[in-house]
Amino acid sequence: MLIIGNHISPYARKVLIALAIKGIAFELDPVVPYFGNDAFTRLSPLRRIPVLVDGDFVLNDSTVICEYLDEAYPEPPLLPATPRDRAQARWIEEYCDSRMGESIVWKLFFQRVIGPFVWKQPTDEALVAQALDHDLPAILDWLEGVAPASGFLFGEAPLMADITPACFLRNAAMAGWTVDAGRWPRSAAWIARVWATPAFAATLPLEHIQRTTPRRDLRAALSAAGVCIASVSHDDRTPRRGVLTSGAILAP
Ligand SMILES: N[C@@H](CCC(=O)N[C@@H](CS)C(=O)NCC(=O)O)C(=O)O
Repeated sequence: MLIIGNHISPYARKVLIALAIKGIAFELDPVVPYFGNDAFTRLSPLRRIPVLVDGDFVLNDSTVICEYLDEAYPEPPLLPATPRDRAQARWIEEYCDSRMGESIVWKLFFQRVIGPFVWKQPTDEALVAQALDHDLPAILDWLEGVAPASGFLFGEAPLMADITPACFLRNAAMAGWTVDAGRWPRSAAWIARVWATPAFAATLPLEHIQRTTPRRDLRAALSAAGVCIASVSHDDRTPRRGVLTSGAILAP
């Protein structure tokens, strides 16, 4: 099984953590968003990561991939047991993918990290201020009402509904924003518990490598850190504009 993605993308990290929890072996092609080649476009029509490729079976979208993994490899489960809990878990994941994605990925992380790094474009401070002053407090107010007092949302093990907000809040942290434990104590403690679980904690050194290593050395550095790197690469030399939101927020 091949995963095209990396440990910085919150969407790809969801999938990498799901694979780790289930103990599923895979090879990684650590493509940086926007640098995918033509073969990547054929596999990912929105030119987004993550992508799962298993022979001629190709899946896009982190939630679709994680639900497939949960059905194809049921143990340990990543969704709760009852229909109501499963629906609730899916909603929390969707809220994070949409709302946290829009705010943390496209406003904060894109403006502070991806835009300057990939596109050499200056940070749009108005968008960052919108994320910091308006979006993130509203998101955390909502999350505080959802956060469990102890353990995880549906018991003693983290499921996708716990892992997903923790993935987005890693990107917020990489862009310089962390949850204020005085203002949102339950959320701060819950997310810290998720970050500390073995499958999540194992991604942190790989996130660091991905952030600090020049693209030409990335595959070797990840391989030296124990990641099974695919022989196939979907990387291109130059970035291309995105198809959806990211295309719209790039400077002309
Ligand atoms: N709904 C998708 C979103 C994936 C996504 O937006 N991935 C970002 C990286 S964090 C990406 O590839 N962006 C490139 C682009 O939009 O052009 C999922 O859940 O997988």
